[in-house]
Amino acid sequence: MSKRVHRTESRPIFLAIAAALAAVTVAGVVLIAQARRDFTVVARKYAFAVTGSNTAEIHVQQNDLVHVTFSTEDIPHSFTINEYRIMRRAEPGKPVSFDFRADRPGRFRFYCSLTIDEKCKDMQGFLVVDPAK
Ligand SMILES: [Cu+2]
Repeated sequence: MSKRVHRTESRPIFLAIAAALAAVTVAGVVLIAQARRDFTVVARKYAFAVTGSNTAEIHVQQNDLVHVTFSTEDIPHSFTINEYRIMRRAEPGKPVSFDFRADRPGRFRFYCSLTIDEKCKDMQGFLVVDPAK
């Protein structure tokens, strides 16, 4: 009799633990697949400003999906990262948005590659990608 009582009580507990483990696993997979990071980058003579950063730095984890909204306040500028083969040009009043997967860990310089203005080449910031754990 006592054995039967034990069985009926332990089963729901087992099912609850199994369900909790399944939920954690599913949540983990969803987080990895959808880690999207949004950044607003504003260019003006002769610097970049990144929202939430004093040092014009885009800081993400490896494999994050990086969403950038890039705009300029004066003349056309570009957001260029050689290692990621990214070159996006914005004009005043015409911001551009784009996504890329931060699949390469490291520290990568972004700069303005346009040659309209000689000092544009001094504009820079950094994409910092922490290696996946
Ligand atoms: Cu420029």
